[in-house]
Amino acid sequence: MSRHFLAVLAVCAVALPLRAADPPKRPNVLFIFTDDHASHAISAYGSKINQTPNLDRIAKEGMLFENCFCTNSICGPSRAVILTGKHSHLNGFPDNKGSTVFDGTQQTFPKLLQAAGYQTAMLGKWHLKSDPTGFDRWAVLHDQGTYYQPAFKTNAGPLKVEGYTTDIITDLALDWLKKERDPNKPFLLMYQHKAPHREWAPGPNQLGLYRDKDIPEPATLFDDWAGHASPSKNQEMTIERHMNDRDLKFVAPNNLTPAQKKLWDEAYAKENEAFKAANLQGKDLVRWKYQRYIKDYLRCVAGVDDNVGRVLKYLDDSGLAKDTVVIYSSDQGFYLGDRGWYDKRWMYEESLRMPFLVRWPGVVKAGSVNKDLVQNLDFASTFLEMAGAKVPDDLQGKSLVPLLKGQTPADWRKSIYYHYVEYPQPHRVAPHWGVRTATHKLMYFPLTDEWELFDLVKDPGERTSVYASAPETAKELKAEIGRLQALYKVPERYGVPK
Ligand SMILES: [Ca+2]
Repeated sequence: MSRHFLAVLAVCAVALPLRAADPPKRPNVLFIFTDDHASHAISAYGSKINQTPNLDRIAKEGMLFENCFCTNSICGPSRAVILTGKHSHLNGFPDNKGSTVFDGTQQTFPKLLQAAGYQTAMLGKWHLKSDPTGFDRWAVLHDQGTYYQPAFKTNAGPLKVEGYTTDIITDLALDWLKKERDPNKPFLLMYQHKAPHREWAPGPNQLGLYRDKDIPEPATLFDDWAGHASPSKNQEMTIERHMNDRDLKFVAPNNLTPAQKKLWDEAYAKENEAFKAANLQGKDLVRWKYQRYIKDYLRCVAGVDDNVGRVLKYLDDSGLAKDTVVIYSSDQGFYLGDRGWYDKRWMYEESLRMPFLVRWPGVVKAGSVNKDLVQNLDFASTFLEMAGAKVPDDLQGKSLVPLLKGQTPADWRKSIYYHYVEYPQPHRVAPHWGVRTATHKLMYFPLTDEWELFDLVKDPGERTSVYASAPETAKELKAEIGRLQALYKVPERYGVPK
């Protein structure tokens, strides 16, 4: 055997295993996104009220982020932050008001990926009013869309499909993956559900779930907000007083087919009759509303989980799974009866938190958990770095790729900034801004000039503000708010109604 041949063998023996473990240079990016799915309704996050086996699979085969937070807990704004990698005051979409329209001419990460040679598609709920830009293919619900017989705007004209929205958005995604995309290019697919947004209309396959069982109640279902400043007491988002007949399924969606209506009535009519006959009052009435609400919410989540299972199976069957980063997230958290509420908006933990799961074969260690402070602000930089594209300097987030590799930089952020402005409608949640660290949260409500400070170690449920009794901590965190507002270029008293 020649010396040369031996040398080649030796090189191969070293080089081949290394090359096999290298991540693909340009992975596909599948961004699975839902609307209002709180992480405490995902079993991988320790849900006490449901099971989500397909979402759990992404966590089990990837990384679960325990501390992922939005910058502004409401639908359109969270999406605009994700697309631009910039806070609401810079991307121009701070609220869901009718007059707020996303400026699609600005820089977004899909545009940058497209320019870097990615094929891009956006299918499902968009919620930013202007037509999507930066996508080779798009089909989006009109604004909120409907749960049944959804109508879409698409790059090829209007589309209306009979059936249930979660199933149909999945069909669109699978069709694009199977038949429409160019297999010679890496892809970005944003596959975004309407579910489980209000008014929580379940699909035909999930209507029968939880029929004869009670879902556990949160400990704070009958909260009196005694340990809080005035805004918590003056909101309009309680299960007790602020749910309408459509939320509670006393009125069916008005566009069901006769076959869908029959299934719907079989699911609700008898229970509704029993409810009327019982004439419930007080806490019994709240408990009934909670059960009706949470079961419908969880049925919508189950529809998402089932459909994510269909997509994961297709990735397996087609061989795409090994080259595709799969991400699961939702635009913000939600109150699942916690504090007596539904909806979101607040900087309190339940609605501040976002689920964020990332499966990246060959890069992310299966079953890993990250506890660093991360935000939706970071997604754009992350997806660009995953694709090997340049990350522009004006993005305000940080790439999470080092975290995904298990290598958190020593100077990783120690606090996050939050800023909510939509007021007074629809839920009279007072504008506020604040900071959260690993151990504390300080919130400021400018309309009433009130502060709340929580020690998240001693009081993880944020039951009692310690603002008056911890002036030193308050002072430090006020300075931190000032530092972050300067860092993120927040205009003074931004979003405070005059
Ligand atoms: Ca939302």
